[in-house]
Formats: sequence, C-alpha cells, structure tokens
Amino acid sequence: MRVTVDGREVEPAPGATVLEAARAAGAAVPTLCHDDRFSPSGSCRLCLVRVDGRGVVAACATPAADGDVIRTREPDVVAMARQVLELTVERLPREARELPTELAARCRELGVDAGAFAAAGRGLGRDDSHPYVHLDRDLCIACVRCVRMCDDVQGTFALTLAGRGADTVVAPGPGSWAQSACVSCGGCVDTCPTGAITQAGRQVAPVSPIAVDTTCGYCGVGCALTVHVADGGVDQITPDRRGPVNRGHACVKGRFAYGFATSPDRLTTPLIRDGDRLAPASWEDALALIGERIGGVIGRHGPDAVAAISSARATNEENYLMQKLMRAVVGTNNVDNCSRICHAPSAAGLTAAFGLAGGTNPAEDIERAGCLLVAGANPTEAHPVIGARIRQRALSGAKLVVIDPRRTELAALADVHLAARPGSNVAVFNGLARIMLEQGWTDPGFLADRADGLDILREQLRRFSPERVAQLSGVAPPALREAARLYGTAQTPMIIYGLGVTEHAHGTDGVRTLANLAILRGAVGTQHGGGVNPLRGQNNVQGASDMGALPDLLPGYRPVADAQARARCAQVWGCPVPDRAGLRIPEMFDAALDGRLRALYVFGENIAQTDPDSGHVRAALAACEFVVCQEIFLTDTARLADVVLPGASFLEKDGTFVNFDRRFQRVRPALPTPGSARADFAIIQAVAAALGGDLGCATPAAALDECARVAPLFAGVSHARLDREGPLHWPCRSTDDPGQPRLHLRSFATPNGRAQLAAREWLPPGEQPDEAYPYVLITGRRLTHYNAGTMTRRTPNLALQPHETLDMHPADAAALGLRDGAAVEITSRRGSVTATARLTSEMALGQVFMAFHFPDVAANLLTSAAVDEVTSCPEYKVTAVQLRPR
Ligand SMILES: Nc1nc2c(c(=O)[nH]1)N[C@H]1C(S)=C(S)[C@@H](COP(=O)(O)OP(=O)(O)OC[C@H]3O[C@@H](n4cnc5c(=O)[nH]c(N)nc54)[C@H](O)[C@@H]3O)O[C@H]1N2
Ligand SMILES: Nc1nc2c(c(=O)[nH]1)N[C@H]1C(S)=C(S)[C@@H](COP(=O)(O)OP(=O)(O)OC[C@H]3O[C@@H](n4cnc5c(=O)[nH]c(N)nc54)[C@H](O)[C@@H]3O)O[C@H]1N2
Ligand SMILES: [Mo]
Repeated sequence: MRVTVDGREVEPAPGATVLEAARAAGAAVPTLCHDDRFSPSGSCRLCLVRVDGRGVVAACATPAADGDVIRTREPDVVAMARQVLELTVERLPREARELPTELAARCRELGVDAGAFAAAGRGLGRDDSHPYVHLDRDLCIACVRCVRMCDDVQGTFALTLAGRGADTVVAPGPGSWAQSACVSCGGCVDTCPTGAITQAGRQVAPVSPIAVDTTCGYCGVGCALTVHVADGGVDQITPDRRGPVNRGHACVKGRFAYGFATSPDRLTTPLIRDGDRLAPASWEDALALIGERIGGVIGRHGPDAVAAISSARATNEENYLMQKLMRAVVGTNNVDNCSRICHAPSAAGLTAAFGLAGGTNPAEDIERAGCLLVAGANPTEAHPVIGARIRQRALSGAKLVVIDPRRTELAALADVHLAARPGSNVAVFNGLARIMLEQGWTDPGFLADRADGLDILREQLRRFSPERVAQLSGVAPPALREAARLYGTAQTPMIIYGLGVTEHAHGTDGVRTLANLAILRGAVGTQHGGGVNPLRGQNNVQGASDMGALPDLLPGYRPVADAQARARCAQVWGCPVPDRAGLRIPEMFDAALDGRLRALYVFGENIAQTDPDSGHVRAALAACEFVVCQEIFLTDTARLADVVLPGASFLEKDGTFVNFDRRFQRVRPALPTPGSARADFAIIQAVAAALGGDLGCATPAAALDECARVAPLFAGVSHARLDREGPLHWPCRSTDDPGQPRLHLRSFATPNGRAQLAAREWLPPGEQPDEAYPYVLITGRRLTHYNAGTMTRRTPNLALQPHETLDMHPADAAALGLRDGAAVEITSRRGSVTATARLTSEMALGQVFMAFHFPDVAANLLTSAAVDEVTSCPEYKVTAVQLRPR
C-alpha cells in the first residue's frame, strides 16, 4: 500500500489507519481519545484530516487505502478540529489548560486559549476514596479512554459513563471508587488525557526530568516500567509501552507499590548479634566477623558445612556471583534458590519431557491460542498482566478450561471449570489424556515422528476411566470429557499452569502428565504456538536457576556431575569445581538439625515465614553456629541471624532479570541505596574478599559476560546487546543469535531429540484429611500482597487488604457456627493460627484457603514437611486442618 501524506509518499503497514499512515509520514495529527493500547473509538474528532475523494474523516478510525492522498493541514479542517476542541473544553475549569496533560498540549497546538474554558468547574465533586486512584469529575470530558483501558486491556469492566448531557463523566459503578470492582492496575490513570483520573497525592502526570527504564521486581511477568524520580524518591512509575509482555499495562504492585523503597524500616546499616539483640555495626566489623566465623566452620568441618540460599528477587548477576562464591571460594555446591519451593518440579518435569527447563512459548502465543488450559494458576491475582491477556483472549473467542479447586476469576469465566480436589492433578490429567486418545483428538504424525512412550502411556491410562478419575478428583465425567474435547480439538491449544500443579508431593508427576496432553495433541515445539508454560513466580526465579544457584546444576543447567561442564567453569574461574551435588533447601534444614550444616548464608529470602513448617525452619536456624542474612528489611529470618547485611532493592541496582518466558531484560538503578546499604552485587564480592577469595567481575555487565562464557545457553547475551536491542529470549547461543521465543521447533532438547510421554500413577498427597483434621487447607496468593509481604505491607496496598482471611464455603461456616468476619482458629498437626473467616462460594465444601502474606497469620506454621519426591518442592497446597470458632 502506498499513500501520500501532505505531499510525501509513504508505504504504511498493511491494515494501517489513516492516522498511522500520517504518523508514518511524520505528520502531527492531534488526537485526544486515541491510545494505541486499544482499538480506536473515533469519538473526539480532533484527528480530522481530508482524504481526496473521501472527504473529511476521523483519521484514527478510518483504514488507509492504496493511493490515498491525505492532507492533514488544510486550514478549514484544522479549524473544524479547533471548534470541536473548544466545545470539549467549554465545561472545564480554566486551570485544566495549565496542567501537564494531553488535553492542554492539544489546546496549545490547535490554538484554543484559556478563554474557551469555563471560569470555574461544574461542581461535580471528587472521589478520593481509593488509596491510589483519585477522580476529579470536573476535569472529565467523557472521552472513554479510561473505560476502554479498563474493558479492553485490563478486562475488569469497573468503569462506565454516568450522568446526563454535558455532565456525563466516568463513574466506578454505583458506589465509590474504593467500593468498586477496580483492581488498581492504574490503566485509567495512565491513559486519562485531562487529569481527571490521577494517582493519589501526585502530580497529574510525571513531570520529573529523571526517567529510568527498568523491569518490575515483583512477579515473573517481567513488566517493563519507567521510574520517574523526584527528590531522591519515586514520583511515579508508569508502564512502558515497549515492554514486550506488558505492552503499556501494569498491576497494582508494579505500578503503585513502591513506597517500601523509602520506608523508614529499610535496613541502612549492618547488624551484629550481641546476645539477644542485633546491634548496628560497621561494614568492616560485619565482614570481618563473617570471614572469621565462616572461615572457622570451613576449617573445622569442611566446605560442605556451609550453605547459601540465593535470592530469586535479586539480579542474574548477583545470583551468578552467589553460586560462584559458594563453588569457587567456599568450595561447595550447597547453593539453592526459592525455585526449589516453587517451580522446581517444572524445571525437572519440562527437562525430562522436552530437554530444557524453561516454558516452551512466549506470552505472545496467548493471542494465537484457540484454547487456553489454565491449571493450578490464578493469574488474574498472581500474574495480573498475563491474567488480563488471558481474559481478553477468552473474551475474544478462545475456549478457556480452568482446572482449580477454587472458583477463581478465570474459573468463573471459563467454558469448563474442573474443580478438582487438591492433590488430584495426576488423575485429572491422565483422565484427559485417555479421553483424547480414545476420541482421536491427538496428532498421530507428531507422535510417530517426534515423541516416545505412547505404548506405555496407553497401557497406564487403562486405569484412568472417567469414573475412577471422578472418584479420585471429584470431577464429573461429562465435564472431564468436555474439557478434553475443548483442548483436544482447538487450534493450537496452550497450557498455562502454576503452583497448583507443582507444590505437591507429586508435583513433578503433575508437570509430566500435563505435558503429556501437549505431546499427544502435537501442540508443543511448533511454529503455531501452544506449548506448556509455567507462570514462574518471582521476578527472577527463572534467572536465579539459569545462573546456576542450584545444588546440582552449574550456570546454564549443566550438571555438576558432568566433568566437561566442571572443567569449563574451572578454566574460567581458575579453580576446581566440587563434583558432588549440594544440599537442597529442605535438606539444608535437616542437615542443620543433625549437625552436618553449621553456617547458612540467606540472601533475599524470608525462610522463617515462607518455607513450610516454620517451627522446623526456626529450629534449623537456631541449630546453625552462624547465620548471615542479607535483606532490605529486618524480617523474621533476619531477626534470627548473627549478622544482617543491608542490601538494595530492585529500584536501586544494575543488572538483568529473566522473566517467566525466558526473556533477559535490563534492570537499572533509579534510586540511591539508603544509608550505608549496598548493592547486593558489591556485598557478595565483599563477603568473598572476607573469605580470602576474589570473584573478579568488576561490574554486573562483566558478570553476565563471564556467565555467557561458561553457559552456552546464554553465550549471546550481554548488557550492551540488551541496551541496544531490547529483551532477548534464551537460548541465545551467539552474539548474532536472535534468541528463541518458541522452543523445540526442529527437535526437542532431550538426548534423542524426541518429546517424552510419561506414564504416571496417581499417588495420594503427603497429608490427607481425616477425622481429627477434616478440612483441606490450600495456601496461595492474593492480588495486592506479595509473598512474605515485607514490601507490599509497607505500601498503601495495606489499605486494599489490611489483614488475612480464611476463605471458606458458607455451608462449612454454618456447620461450625461461623459468620462472615468471625475469628476462626486453624490447627494442623504442627501448629495453630487465627484468621478472620471470609464466606465465599469460590470455595468447595471441605476446603479452605488462605495466603501467607502476613506474619501474624503464619500459614507456614501449619504446612507440612511433605515434599515432591523428585525435587523436594514442599506440598504447600495440601494441609489437613481442623477449624474452631475463637
Ligand atoms: N499478588 C501476588 N502475585 C504473585 C505472588 C504473590 O505473592 N502475590 N507470588 C509470586 C510467586 S513467587 C509465584 S510462584 C506465583 C504463583 O502463582 P500461582 O501459581 O498462580 O499462585 P497460587 O495462588 O499459589 O496457586 C495457584 C492456584 O493453584 C490452585 N490449586 C491448589 N491446589 C491445586 C491442585 O491440587 N490442583 C490444581 N489444578 N490447582 C490447585 C489454587 O487454588 C490456586 O488458585 O505468583 C507470583 N505472583
Ligand atoms: N504456605 C505457602 N508458603 C509459600 C508458598 C505458598 O504457596 N504457600 N509459596 C512459596 C513460593 S512459590 C515462594 S517463591 C516463596 C517465596 O518466599 P520468599 O522468597 O521468602 O518471599 P519474598 O517475600 O519474595 O521474600 C524475599 C525476601 O527478599 C527481600 N528482598 C527483596 N528484594 C531484595 C533484594 O533485591 N535484595 C535483598 N537482599 N533482599 C531482597 C524481601 O524483603 C523479602 O524478605 O514462598 C513460598 N511459601
Ligand atoms: Mo514462587
């Protein structure tokens, strides 16, 4: 297509609008209702242009046609646009023209002066009820951008237009904003062109001169954010439209929950234990003590008496240094990260099935999927930007199957919701596989050419009739059949899953039997999309594992047992690499209790609150001779340490994260570290020096370069390249390798290049309800808080959810004599906690749910020591409990 814009010929992309064509030619067409994050509404009429033969059109809503002659500067058309704008602003107060908004900019461009505005506002009032989102109705022009953002991007449908005629303005439903369905994604704030919707207590728009592009430090989605800095703190954070996963969207945490960074509770100086208390100390003293005590343990008990838990919140470069510290300086493979207690079964299961530890497909493939199968994941709360993309895809026609014991938001929207009992995944997935085989909803060509294990699987599936599956899982056979049909017959069905699959005594079996479905269907390792995709949790849990912060794997997933891999590291590091696999996190605690482990270095993980069976964890910490905790807050874990080192948050440092779909993305410092706190990168190097070692790697960029030399999987990744080209997917094996968004296109990375089907029996969970403990407690997440809550509880998110609840079915509550809001005591075989009952039909009978974000309702006092038999991932999703009114 060729068009002419103001005399200049251009070739816009196929399907471009007249506006896009004009902009491609560099013409400045004014817009007000337009936002490229959603489809054009053409309502503001500022983008009027003349197209020869087609008259005056709204450029944003008119498709360009080959040969169009577009004129954007015709005086009569510009005058029309000016009149439209004058009509728009005549009800706005004059101050509106002075605000740093799109509206004011359009007024200046089109020559609409203050006289066109009203002397005063309409007196429609404000709504300041919400902790983050404030509304000044007098500034609203009813352009509908906020509504479109809420509907078409976020998918919450919280906003409408209300009122009559000239007084029509946006409204968050019938009540106040705080009472509305708003999930605080900030999309409306971000798109509002007039200053009607703003962030509480902030300027209408970020005006600070310093804007730093970085990656969100909360969950694994990897949203690109811009941090606007003012007075040494954050002025605002806005989502970056160039972000490949978030595309200009964000959630309540990434967008608003940054207040923790400047909280007075931040650790600003090292602390050293002095009897019962932790006393402020100098870096010199803290590091000298670490050198002496850890050096002493190594001297007396050998290097394997020392272990480290590395941080999935921290950067790749910091994780690379941490594993190098343990292997090259201390001399042990005792290093692990919270992937162990999260998606270790994904790494193990996906490696066994397909040969690589990463999810197989990029987020973009959500939009290509004809059916989305979401199993044991609650993305609208835990990965909200992905949740929004899934919801939009389901609203635009894809089938949605949700497998979750709870009626989550996506379950409520699903074509089929299989409310499987906690711990029954293997039965359900096997049941689906059997129906798919019976019905011929498979890809025989793919199975013959690219997969192994069909015969053994077929034999195993004889034991999984829909009736037996119903018995094991509570899922009715017709629903199971319908789910199998939707997944089995859709074009490029995509599997997305979470901890409801992995955090079980048979979590790896869950991943394997789920992967079976994609293999049977031939929906993995193809150009078309689909695949098997874990929603990895922490901002950098993928990266922490990629960097080799794992007891059995070196950087790039090369086994410590592999002599060649060790030799490669030894050559680059200039020292031998220990060949015996180290301790996993749960094994570290056991080893501490039986005296094999004497010193523990905990970096950015709050194990006393987040690991299962907290009593056991605390005993293990107490049993260690020496515990170092590197934190940004004085957590429950830090309180139990001998030395506390003050680190830096993601807003304060330089490096990279790897998100859930294997993208390396840059993290850049926006704020100074508080007090004498230091970047974790520098701290780990100082600890190495205190132990007489030298980790090299002068900068984070140099550390990633070194990693690229030892790990062929990331050989082509560097800070320089990321700065130049933007995010890169691994595998990225050379500097001209563009990276692989979709894995396994030609062959699988397994030893024989074929996908491996797995025949697995269903086995009971580690703990089951009985007469004494008749309810099943599921633990998981809530939208507004994040894991241990150390960060989100120090932000206004606390106002959105001030305390933890125990979610339960109204009939269970009635049987116990509990009302909504009543105190309920929850007791497991290990401990007791008290929470407030929340009655909801999201829960099935006999099952209750709570999160672990609040230390005063310590879910992990209850959870058991049962772990996945392959990876030692804890069974957080199944705990037998009794309930009692308090
Ligand atoms: N807001 C927020 N976002 C977060 C986090 C947070 O703390 N808060 N944490 C981050 C981290 S570390 C992670 S790992 C991710 C986790 O993200 P998700 O995996 O989505 O989170 P969960 O809520 O733990 O569990 C998901 C679902 O599993 C279901 N489930 C429980 N048992 C079973 C079962 O036996 N079978 C099936 N099919 N489903 C089951 C639960 O009902 C729950 O809805 O979230 C990340 N994002
Ligand atoms: N009952 C129950 N328990 C669970 C789960 C569950 O579903 N149910 N889920 C489990 C899962 S999936 C996970 S991943 C774990 C998460 O458990 P944790 O990793 O313990 O949880 P976070 O709150 O993310 O804690 C990280 C700690 O790092 C600190 N921190 C943050 N950024 C930085 C940094 O840049 N540098 C330093 N030095 N410190 C930093 C924070 O203050 C915080 O205390 O919880 C697990 N626990
Ligand atoms: Mo996690």
